[in-house]
Amino acid sequence: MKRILTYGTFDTFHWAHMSLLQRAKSLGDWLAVGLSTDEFNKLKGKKSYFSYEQRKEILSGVKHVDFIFPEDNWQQKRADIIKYKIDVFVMGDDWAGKFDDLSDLCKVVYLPRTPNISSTVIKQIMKDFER
Ligand code: C2G
Repeated sequence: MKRILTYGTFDTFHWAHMSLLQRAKSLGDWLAVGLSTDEFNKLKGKKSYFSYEQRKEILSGVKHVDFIFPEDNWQQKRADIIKYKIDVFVMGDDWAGKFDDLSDLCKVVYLPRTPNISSTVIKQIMKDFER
């Protein structure tokens, strides 16, 4: 069984997130997602619209996702790859090159990011709509 791993905040879940998860899963048989906690998002300089529990509930409904666990620091990836016996680590190519240091443990793949959509824009639209 080929095991895939990715990480993210997945706030205001949208088409591009679905596309990333679908493409990541197509590289193997089992996809784990390290979901950024609200506290880690602060470290990332992000404030998610939906809480960790809400974002986890949404991801749990995505058929491509087999397992979800908390991402609460930058340093946990190596341990996660070993713990979950990961074969392929996947991120969108906005992260291209950033995780090449993991390539001694598993294959590292950067997938093309979907243009013209982001949680930031969606949150702005939601804010304008609520006015
Ligand atoms: N993504 C994408 N296209 C977009 C938006 C996002 O392909 N238009 C991808 C990102 O490249 C990432 C995933 O969807 O692989 C999740 O995106 P975010 O929730 O924004 O994740 P990020 O904040 O980049 O967190 O330790 C890694 C970090 O936790 C990644």
